[in-house]
Amino acid sequence: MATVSNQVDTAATTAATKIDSERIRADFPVLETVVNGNRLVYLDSAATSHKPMAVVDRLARFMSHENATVRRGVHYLSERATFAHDQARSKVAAFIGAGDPRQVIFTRGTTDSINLVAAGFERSILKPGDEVLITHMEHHANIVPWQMACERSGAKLVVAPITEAGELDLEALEAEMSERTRIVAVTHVSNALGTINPVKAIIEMAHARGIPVLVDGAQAVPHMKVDVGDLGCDFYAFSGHKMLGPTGIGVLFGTTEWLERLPPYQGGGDMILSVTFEKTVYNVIPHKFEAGTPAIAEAIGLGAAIDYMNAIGLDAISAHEHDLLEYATAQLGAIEGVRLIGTAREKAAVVSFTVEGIHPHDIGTILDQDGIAIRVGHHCAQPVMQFYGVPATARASFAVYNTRAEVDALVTGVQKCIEVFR
Ligand code: C6P
Repeated sequence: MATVSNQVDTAATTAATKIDSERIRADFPVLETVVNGNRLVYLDSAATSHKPMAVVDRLARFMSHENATVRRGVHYLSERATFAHDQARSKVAAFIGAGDPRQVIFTRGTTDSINLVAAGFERSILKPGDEVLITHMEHHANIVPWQMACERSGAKLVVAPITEAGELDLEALEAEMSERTRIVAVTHVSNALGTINPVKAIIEMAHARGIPVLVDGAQAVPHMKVDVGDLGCDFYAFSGHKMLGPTGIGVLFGTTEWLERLPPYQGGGDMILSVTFEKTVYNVIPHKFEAGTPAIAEAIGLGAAIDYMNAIGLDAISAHEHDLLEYATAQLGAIEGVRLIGTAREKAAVVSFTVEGIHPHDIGTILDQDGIAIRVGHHCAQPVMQFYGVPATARASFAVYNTRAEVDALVTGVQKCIEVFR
């Protein structure tokens, strides 16, 4: 048998953060993948995380033994599926501190959630001369839907600046909030920089002026305890597939007041109470926003992912990932020619960097030869790349199953790239 390198030293990580990495890694068989004779080092969880067997098994159990549609049948299987689907909604609500499961809309993901709100604002709130305030560090999913809504309504997109460290300039952000601002849409954690934004303070600033706030939580919910009640946000969006759950399922949290106020996003089955050719009466929330057969197995799988994360504990997950972040930042930052992109004081599990004289795509390709998976490119955050004057960055991102030994493999890989190109 060929020797497998990139062996994972789980003991060091365990001691540092009280996470039993060995046990956790055993739940993710994909981590046993061997690439070119090397054990896979997966440092691309910000793009999508892997799924533990608890999630895979739950999906398989639903599809093999419980499959039926929800809220449309009186038969045994349909009632069972409906119960499991409702239970998943309640799990999500409890996980994010939503007071009422009806405030949880199941969507396809963060992108879909933000499009739902932007379309609702376009149709019912935005008028010519109104403003939508976003920031320079947003993912395209929190730029383009607003740009489209502004184009169609005659409103203006206003962008708050960031600093060289990749932090929001809070004074400038506050100065942009005016009587014309109809919504502030801001990311909780930047996917390209790792910056954790002080969203609670931003929400207080906006609310003091009567402005609602949407938070893009795609990169926050997988990595830290999020409590929408404590934050006081009006909308909070995230994706299942980045938090150990399936693809095709995401969440929009909204306050009852806002969800009742906004018009439906799409029309179709289940979002209605009655239909005639003259008039349709829309269903109550959350169903008003869930037209058509939902992603049933995926929602139930997301519930299983939440159970899995809760069993480990969000604090333990955050501490573990923070240890990896600091370890990686110190080592990569010490390599001559490496430029860290995003050096905010508060950061989550993302390290973006460039290496002098080497295109990020070459770094990604060379690391891949050793089985090390990172993401290279603009990370769907082109304005961030424009701000730093780079076409792309290399980005390593961490999850609960990563280890310090994997960071070591990354650092060795980057040094190897530099030798190859020297
Ligand atoms: N970022 C990344 O590699 P979807 O695709 O809908 O699940 O999530 C979109 C999205 C929205 N906001 C933020 C902050 C994100 O990071 C993402 C997805 C991935 O960084 C794919 S570009």
